[in-house]
Amino acid sequence: MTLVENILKLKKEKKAIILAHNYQRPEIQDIADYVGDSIELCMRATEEKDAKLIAFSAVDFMAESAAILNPDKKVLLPSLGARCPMAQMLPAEEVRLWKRQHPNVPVVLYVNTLAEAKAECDICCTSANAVKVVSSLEADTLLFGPDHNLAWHVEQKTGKKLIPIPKKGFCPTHLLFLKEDILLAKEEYPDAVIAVHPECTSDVQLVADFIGSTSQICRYAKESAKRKYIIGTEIGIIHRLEKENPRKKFLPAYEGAVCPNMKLNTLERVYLSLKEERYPVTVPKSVASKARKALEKMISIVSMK
Ligand code: CIZ
Ligand code: SF4
Repeated sequence: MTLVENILKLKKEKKAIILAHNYQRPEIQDIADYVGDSIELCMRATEEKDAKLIAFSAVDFMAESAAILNPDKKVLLPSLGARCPMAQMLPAEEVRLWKRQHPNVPVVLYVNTLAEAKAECDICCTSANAVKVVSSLEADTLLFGPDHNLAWHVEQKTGKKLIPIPKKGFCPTHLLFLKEDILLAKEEYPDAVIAVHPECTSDVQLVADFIGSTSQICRYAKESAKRKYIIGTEIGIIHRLEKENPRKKFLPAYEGAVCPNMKLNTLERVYLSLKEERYPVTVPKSVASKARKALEKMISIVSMK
């Protein structure tokens, strides 16, 4: 039997599902039950009532969110080392410090944080709903972290003042995109649309035609009549874009924009994860209940029409 056949057999035997982030390797996306952004994956885990075991092919904070929102399921992270460096940039202790310095200022945290940090915030957001979440709050000044580029984007869209915590949290992969590369690509393909992620620098965001999360870029590419796109987010998304839009052309804004943490997951590791039920993600109950409130608050605002 091939590796893929073994994975599918195990999946059936164990009533498991495989959820894969948009940045996963193509071969993992191809065997996944569902491919999406972090919150779409968490919500899919909730919808799959019969699945008790979930191989969550992504990075640490995403699997943690899935475990927090699905306490009745066993969530597995196929690679223990798949840790998002941005999430490590804002320890819970630092959130507490900022809160002490700015009492009465609401705290909005990007889901790219660890559970202990989420437990300290008022509400979470993703890059897909950050503008909506921040707009929904009455306050005009907010503490926002850890990504200062996403904070910049939300400030432009909402006109509110976001105090970035830490001062300059960032995604090392999205920092690899340079305005100059994108402008050169645009010279070569003048009819291409530039679509970038809000984790890119403000310089890069300023030359883009469209700024959005992975799910928003996928939707935009599907709905737009344009044929060519210069894509400024992690390279894994190109596979999904090409699969969903076979007649359109997607050019990476930079071929080297690879998230090494996302790429730690391989088909072999997904297989071992299902076979040996490793590595289960657990969050202490007291932390999970506070973090769940912040995540559910976000979900309720996003579900509101
Ligand atoms: O929330 C996610 O999945 C992240 C980190 C990126 C995105 O834009 O989907
Ligand atoms: Fe973290 Fe950036 Fe990788 Fe996303 S792409 S998991 S933010 S390092």
